[in-house]
Amino acid sequence: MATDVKQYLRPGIITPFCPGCGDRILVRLILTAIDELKINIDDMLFVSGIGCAAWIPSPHFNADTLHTLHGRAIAFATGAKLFNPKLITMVVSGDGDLASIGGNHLIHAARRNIDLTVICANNMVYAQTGGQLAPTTPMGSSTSTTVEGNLERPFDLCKLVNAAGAAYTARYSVTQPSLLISSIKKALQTEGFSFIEVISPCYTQFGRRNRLDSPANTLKFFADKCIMKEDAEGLSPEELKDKIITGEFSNGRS
Ligand SMILES: Cc1ncc(C[n+]2csc(CCOP(=O)(O)OP(=O)(O)O)c2C)c(N)n1
Ligand SMILES: [Mg+2]
Repeated sequence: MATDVKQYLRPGIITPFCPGCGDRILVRLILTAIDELKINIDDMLFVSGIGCAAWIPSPHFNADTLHTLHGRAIAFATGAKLFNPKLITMVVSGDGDLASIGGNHLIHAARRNIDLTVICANNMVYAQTGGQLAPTTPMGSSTSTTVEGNLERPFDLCKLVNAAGAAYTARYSVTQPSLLISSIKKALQTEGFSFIEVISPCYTQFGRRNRLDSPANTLKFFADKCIMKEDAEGLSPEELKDKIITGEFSNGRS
């Protein structure tokens, strides 16, 4: 039976998310993972930065939430965790927030193996501020600052965080809900720095600019791109060119 996540939501909140936004799905998946692990949400702290994705825990979760400065969610979370090591500390924020302005905090927290669970909702743009290019925007994609198509290579966030020394890294799309719930549970149970890149499609700022004609088609476009790591093995770079490889990646500390 589906988890009743309403019990974890602050009453009276009008969600800011647009129709078709992956972040809205992610609200449910994170809360389901917590519920299935039977974690008392009062033992948790949720930290976010600035951006659409930063609204996932705050104001939605009826729990302790810190809605901090742009790019600084991991720095706040590190301070809270060091002050109270018993606090189960989860950071939920966007790709721009965590990997652009907050990129240094991300790699150094992974290097130090701080015991945090970091969930990066990757919509491949700066959505809240008008759909500008992010370090995760795929090559060729149109954004408000690269109307003719992005010329720069994006980060592979999992490879980056793995190389920096994370204890657990994984990538799943909101269109893979069961796998993503299991991954969030695993990340929460891992001691050390856990990082999940969640492909969280944005129709308003990404889909519309890239000729995806509806929220549903934007979700389908990304769902079709995802390929499990095991199925990608043996495929040529040409065959993988437009694919998003999902799954769990090797432990960055081994
Ligand atoms: C110091 C600072 N610089 C810039 C901004 C403007 N700003 C707010 S959110 C954001 C980008 C957010 O992108 P992302 O984290 O990917 O979130 P999304 O809206 O895409 O979910 C920017 C540039 C700010 N609030 N503070
Ligand atoms: Mg973004």
